[in-house]
This record gives sequence, C-alpha cells and structure tokens, in this order.
Amino acid sequence: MLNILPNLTTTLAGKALQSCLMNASGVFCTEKDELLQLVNASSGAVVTKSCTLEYRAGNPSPRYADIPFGSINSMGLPNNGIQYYLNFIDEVEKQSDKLVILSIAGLSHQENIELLKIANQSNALQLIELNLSCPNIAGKPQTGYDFVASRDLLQKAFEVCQKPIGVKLPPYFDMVHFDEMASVLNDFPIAYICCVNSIGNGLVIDKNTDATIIKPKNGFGGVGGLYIKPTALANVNKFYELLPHVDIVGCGGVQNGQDAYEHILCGASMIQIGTTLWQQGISCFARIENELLQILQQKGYTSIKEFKGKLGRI
Ligand code: RRO
Repeated sequence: MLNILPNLTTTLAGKALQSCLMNASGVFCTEKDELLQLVNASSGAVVTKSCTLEYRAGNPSPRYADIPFGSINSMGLPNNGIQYYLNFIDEVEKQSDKLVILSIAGLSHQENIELLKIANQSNALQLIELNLSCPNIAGKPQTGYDFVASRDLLQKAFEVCQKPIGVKLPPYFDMVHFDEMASVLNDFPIAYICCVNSIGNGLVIDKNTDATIIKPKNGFGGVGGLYIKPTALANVNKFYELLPHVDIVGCGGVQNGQDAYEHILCGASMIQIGTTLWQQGISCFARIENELLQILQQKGYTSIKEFKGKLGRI
C-alpha cells in the first residue's frame, strides 16, 4: 500500500504556508532578535507584538506569571512602535519568504485608524492582525465586547486600509454574543479571525504572601494556557459554524500535538501558540509539529484539510 507522508501545510487569507503552527501575538515577538528567531523557527508564519504609534514601556513588573495550568499577564502593551515592526518586515522580505503579520492595537479608535493608514503604506507588509481584545489597559474596555464599537472601527478600518485585515477576538461566553459578533464580522471582508485572546481579568494569589501574583491593575490579568482550552475550542468551533467562509486561527491551551489536532477538528486552519512558547521556548514548534504529524499518520490523514472542522457530535 502506498504510504503518503502527512504534511502540515495550510492556507491563511489565501497565502500558502508550510506549517499550520505559529506564535501567538505578545509572546517572544516584541524585540527584533526574538522575531528573527521566530522567522527561522519551524513555524508557518510570525505575528508581531501588538503595536501602537509610539514606543510603550507597558505596565510595572511583575506583569507575567506562570501558574499551574497556564499563565496570567498584564503586560500593558509594551512595544517598540509601529515603525520598528514595519522596518523589520521590510528587512525580512528581502531574505525570507516567511509571512510576518503585523499586529495592531491602538489605545483608541483614532489611533487604530492612524496605525492602519501607516501600515497601508508599507510595500512589504502582506497581512494585518487587528487586536480587538487587549484586556490589560486600565480604563480601556475591550473593543470586541462592544459590538457597536467593533462595527464602527471595522467600517473605518476597511475605508483607510486596502491590505488584508484579520481580527484577534476576545473569548465569548454566550451564544447571543457569538451571533452578534458574527453578524458584525459578516459585513466586512475579514481576512481571518483569531480565537481567542487571553480570558480577561482573572486573579491569581500567591499562597506564600496572600497577595496577588502580578502587580498591575491590582493583580487582575489575562489568563492563558490550558485553563482556557475549552473556551478557545468553543470559540473556534462556533465561529467556524457562523462564518464558514472566513479562515480561523485557533489560539488557547495548545501544549501538544493533540491540542493542535483538536483546534483543527473545531475548524482552525492555523494554530497560534502563546503560553507554551513563553514557558518552553522556540523548540516547542518542532515538538508540537512532530506530535501532530504522528497523530495524522496514526489516523491515516495526509493533510489537515482532511479533518478540519470534522468535529464529531454525540
Ligand atoms: O500587552 C498585553 O497586556 C496584552 C495584550 Br496587548 C493582549 O492582547 N493580550 C494579553 O493577554 N496581553
């Protein structure tokens, strides 16, 4: 019998990629040396840390902590400003065909529009991830939880920017909210959606001190890792049903090949790795890739499209 070796190739926003694994925005992608390592890693694409118009130092430390089944962070959008990342994308384009996605997270709608206008001028930039879901800026709600504001921002975004735009969504927890967000997204030519950002405003206590484990926002921060896998899978799967023509990037709780496999079963075309990349470093891509390939081989699949979205129901 002919035994065809499986591969993890995929497409995202019409672009062919060698692997369906990549980093999640925010992890190991703020500085140029980190981004370069990601460009050279065994991953299908790279996304930058979400950026603002100017450099931001972010929130005071400690602002990230590993916790038993994941992580909590309140980084506060530390980044080097949009031009730093556009310069990096220009440089990479000359040496590599790895897709580098620019993540944008303005602190206001006006700032997002300015960022999109600047991004639109870049020759090398191919794809933008508009972050509608940063949970860690004091006094700023997550745009993705305000359906009217999301529509308004997307309306303006597609007026000023002709480049493909994907959106990073917060997790939703109510069927009505899935429907409402899907009906907003359906009205725009969204390149992809990424589900999910961290679950906002969790609280973790240090048992030795009886105090919060991170400092900003009185200890409240976005929760990532295994804690959020069921929520991430539910969001991927619900939006796969509601937006059948939009590529979905799954993000949340991917520690191994089985987790990645489950995201694809739920409908993901691509998988982002956040907390595991933070905890284990860049070698996690090769390990998870091998584990996922083994699962495909065991199940007799040769490509991810053979089982994407084929979640069974009982
Ligand atoms: O920088 C952050 O605090 C941060 C961002 Br922008 C985000 O989108 N998600 C997150 O967990 N942290």
